[in-house]
Amino acid sequence: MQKGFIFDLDGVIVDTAKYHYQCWQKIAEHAGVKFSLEENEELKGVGRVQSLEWILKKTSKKFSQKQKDIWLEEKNQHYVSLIKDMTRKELLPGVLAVMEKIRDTGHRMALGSASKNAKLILDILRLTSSFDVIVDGKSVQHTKPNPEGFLLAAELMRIPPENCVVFEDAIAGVQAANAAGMLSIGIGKQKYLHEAIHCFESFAEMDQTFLDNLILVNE
Ligand code: B16
Ligand code: MG
Repeated sequence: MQKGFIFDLDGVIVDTAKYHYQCWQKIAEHAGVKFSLEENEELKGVGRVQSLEWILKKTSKKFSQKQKDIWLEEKNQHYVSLIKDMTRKELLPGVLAVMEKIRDTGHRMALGSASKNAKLILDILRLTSSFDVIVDGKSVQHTKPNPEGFLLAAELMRIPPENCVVFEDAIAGVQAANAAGMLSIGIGKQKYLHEAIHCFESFAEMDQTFLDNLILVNE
C-alpha cells in the first residue's frame, strides 16, 4: 500500500519559528503589546494575516486596514531578510534521514505548509525536488486548523486521506491533520501537541521500530 507523507515546513523541516517570533515581536512593539515566546506557540502553523489579528486582539486599540497592511509587509520583509541566509545546518535533527527512508520505500511525499514563503525556503535549502507535491500558504483559502491544505496535498498525491501521515509541530496543524482523517504525528513538546496520535521531541528521537512500521509497505 502506497502512503502519502505530508511534512509541515516551519518547525518540522527547518527551525524558522525563532525568526517568525523575532519579527512578530517587533510588530507587537509597534502596536504597544507584549508578546511572549509561550504565546508564539499559538501562532505556529497559523497564517500571516491571522497571526497579526491574534496579536492585535491583545490590545483594545483599533488599527486601520492600511496600518495592518503596512505591518504585514514589514513583518514579511524582515522575515525574508532573516531566512535568506539560512543554510542546511538549520534543518531540524533527523529530518533528512526520515525523508530519505520514506523516499527509498516508494511512498509519496508532500509539503503542507501555511507559509507563503515555503517555496523560497525549499529553494534556499535545496529541497524542492524532494517533494512530489507542494501545498503552501498560496495554495489554500483556509489555513490550519482547517484541513483544506492537507486534503489538497492528499488529492494531488492521489493518496486517500486515511493513508496519509502528517508530521506537524503546531497545535493548529495537528488539529488540521486530525480533521482531515490523517494520522497526526507531533514533532515537538507533548505538552503542546497532546492532540497528536503520536508525538516525538524530534525526528532524531523517533523510535526506529515505530518508523519502520509506519513506512512498512503492506501489499
Ligand atoms: P508566512 P508552517 C507557518 O508555516 C508558520 O508556522 C507560521 O508561524 C507562519 O505565520 C505561517 O507559516 C505563515 O508564514 O508569513 O511565511 O506566509 O509551520 O505551516 O510551515
Ligand atoms: Mg510548523
